Amino acid sequence: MPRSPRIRAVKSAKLLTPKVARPKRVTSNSAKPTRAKPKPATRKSVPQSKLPIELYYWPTPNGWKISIRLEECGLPYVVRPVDISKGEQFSPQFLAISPNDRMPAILDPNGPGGRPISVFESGAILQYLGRKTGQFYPRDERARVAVDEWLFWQMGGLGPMAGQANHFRRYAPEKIAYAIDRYTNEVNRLFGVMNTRLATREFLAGRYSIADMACVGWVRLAERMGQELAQFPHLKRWFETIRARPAVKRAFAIRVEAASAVDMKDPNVRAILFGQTAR
Ligand SMILES: N[C@@H](CCC(=O)N[C@@H](CS)C(=O)NCC(=O)O)C(=O)O
Repeated sequence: MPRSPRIRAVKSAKLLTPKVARPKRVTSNSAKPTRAKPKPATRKSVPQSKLPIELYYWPTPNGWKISIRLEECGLPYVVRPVDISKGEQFSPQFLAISPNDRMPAILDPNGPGGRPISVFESGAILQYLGRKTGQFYPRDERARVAVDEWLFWQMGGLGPMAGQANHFRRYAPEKIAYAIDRYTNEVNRLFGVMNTRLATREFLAGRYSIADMACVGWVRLAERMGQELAQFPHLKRWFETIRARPAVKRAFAIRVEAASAVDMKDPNVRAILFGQTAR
């Protein structure tokens, strides 16, 4: 029976400096859920190697990639919400670890050489955690090339096209038929590419890998991009297989209270998210 998610709700948290921070709430596959108030951890009481990875997160397909990844590998981590509707992605503390003012990012207190390292860009984070844990990112060069192909395919194709389809379909103030068709059709084409690939393989690169973790969140939101999964039977089978994994269920179950309250019609939110130029 799948375990229940350890993080049910995460309240908005102030962003921390990219120094090793005190863990606030830790999840790990081995830790049992507890309601007891944790003793405050200090650098003295918690060795650096035991400190959790900090996941700078907001519940979107890019954020899910990393929550799934962390749930799958069982490393302890703590969620640091980045409220992108309030502009927290532009805070100097966050920019110090993610200069593209986008989440997700991670801070691993126990990086190479036992020293902290921060990583931004979801693809780079997936690869980093793959190298760190040796899981879901094969060492064998042929197998790794296949994972990288599909990971980069997601980063350069599926993610950006699906993002634009979602924007023009749901958020653009005017319904521009050309833009809606352009991106909806492109997502449809990309779903078709995945469907064909998955006709002969269980997962995108053969075995379940970070490439699948990168793509699954976008397929989860298929309807928003004007796609009907029934049109893609192999993709549907793949999606249902991944969605049923206990780690993926736990990742999708993470709730960030502030995110549920965001009103995308609020002019302040729209100005923050859709009015960006160079700073
Ligand atoms: N290429 C980046 C994209 C990340 C991204 O677009 N994140 C969005 C949420 S899905 C974000 O932080 N948006 C903040 C904003 O638009 O200001 C990655 O894969 O990490």
